[in-house]
Amino acid sequence: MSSTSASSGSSGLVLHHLELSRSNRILFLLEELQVPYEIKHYKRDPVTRLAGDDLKQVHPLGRSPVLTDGALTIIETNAIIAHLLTHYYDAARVALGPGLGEKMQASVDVGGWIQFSEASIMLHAIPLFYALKSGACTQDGSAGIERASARGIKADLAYVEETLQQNNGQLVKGHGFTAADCAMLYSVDMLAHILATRTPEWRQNLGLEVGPATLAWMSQCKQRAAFQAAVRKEGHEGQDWLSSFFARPAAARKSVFRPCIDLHEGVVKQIVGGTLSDTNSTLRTNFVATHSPSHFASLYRDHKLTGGHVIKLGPRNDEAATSALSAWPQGLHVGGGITGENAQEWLDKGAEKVIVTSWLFPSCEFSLSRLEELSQRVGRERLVVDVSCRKRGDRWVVAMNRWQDMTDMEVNKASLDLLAAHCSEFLIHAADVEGLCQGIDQDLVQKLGEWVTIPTTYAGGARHMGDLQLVDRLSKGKVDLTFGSALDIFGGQGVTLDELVKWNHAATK
Ligand SMILES: N[C@@H](CCC(=O)N[C@@H](CS)C(=O)NCC(=O)O)C(=O)O
Repeated sequence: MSSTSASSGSSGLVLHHLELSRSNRILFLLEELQVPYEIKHYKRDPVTRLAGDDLKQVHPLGRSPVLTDGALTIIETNAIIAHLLTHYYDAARVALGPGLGEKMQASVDVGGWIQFSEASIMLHAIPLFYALKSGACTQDGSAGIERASARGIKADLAYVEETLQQNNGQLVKGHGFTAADCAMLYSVDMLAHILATRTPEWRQNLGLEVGPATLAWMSQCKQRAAFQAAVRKEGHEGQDWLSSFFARPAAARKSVFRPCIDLHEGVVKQIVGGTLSDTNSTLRTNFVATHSPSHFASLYRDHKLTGGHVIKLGPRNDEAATSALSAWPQGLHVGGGITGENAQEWLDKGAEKVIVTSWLFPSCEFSLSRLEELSQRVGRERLVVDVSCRKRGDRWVVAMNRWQDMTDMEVNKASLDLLAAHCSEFLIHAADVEGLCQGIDQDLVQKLGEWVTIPTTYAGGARHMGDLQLVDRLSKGKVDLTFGSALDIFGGQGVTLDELVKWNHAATK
């Protein structure tokens, strides 16, 4: 089924646009060029996800994009881009950097990146995409097709990241935004979506991550009015433009249980989050362990409960944290008092990742430069940001210093996207309900499911297995859950470790 809509004026240009396809690039470019055009929409078959026969009436290949310009019919994305830049780019009217075909570096770079988006990135990404769709991908990335694709993708991503870092965030040196960015955004975003369907272990084994400069560049491109107009014209306003294309694998993920070891005065405890302060007089403690921190670390290791966190609540916890990390090297994240100075030290002590909060907020104000510095120092992959928060009205505000002080950062899509450019995971304590065993903050979990683009663990208020099912449903499998005081190994009566191990096993099969 196809339908037509037109922008004002007439130029004779008609874009034959298949939903959720490469044709997005042309839509984006047409919006940037500000030329009138007509758009003819084509739907994918709901089962095969291929184009229908209606596209074959425009061109026998039946693929998108196709651009008709009066009597001319143009196929192939890059030929269409070249046609538009050659005949419809008026540099006196819109600023899109150099055109094609000039004998100067920036012009050949524009052409080079346009080709790179298809002939390098898509060339390497498509086999992986097909492997994903056909079920040929493995848990650990060991299939031949995965390794062969990854080799090319890794080099492509590294080259993009290096270029952006060297050119102050610009693909084409000296030019803020060019047609090359329109072409490249789709390819890199497609890759990012493919990678997001895989586990951290898979990505780590294949060395595939989208770098911080690349993530920041993507976010800048998506803020452009032309991009937003293109997404609106495609009918995906307010949504990520590729997420519905990847909806099935994403929906297949299930939330899992992530363990924790909370340390207070060197002992494993369960504490009511909102009562932590410098004085111990107001502290409400649910549980004090007789077992050592390393006992809990070994328990998690033996049950393969990955992605757990060791949190140092206040001073005099370093020795206890070190012993937990030694019991399971590279198996746990550590947080509490992490700074630019000591982060590497904790990684050297065996932490898989370090978790940072308060240090990012000097005088309770968020410091992007501190985050960038830390991320560069230890690597984005090894950094978790703790965005623990307290509810203020209908908003959530990041809290620090054992959740006693409110910062200037609200937890929302914009702040999480900003942070996600520099870290690989979020840990989110809902401090108001932490330790109370009175149920999770459902609104927050649902919002997190909509907002987050990187692995996220929520902690606070979980009572029993039903809460894990609830988190799975509300976040559509995107947010994981920690149990503290309700868990049998911490003296709780709501849920057993055994039940959670079984759930995780079934969820990740
Ligand atoms: N090399 C072509 C590829 C075109 C292509 O395969 N388009 C896909 C959409 S991304 C398509 O139309 N697929 C539907 C189908 O093959 O039925 C180009 O760059 O335009």
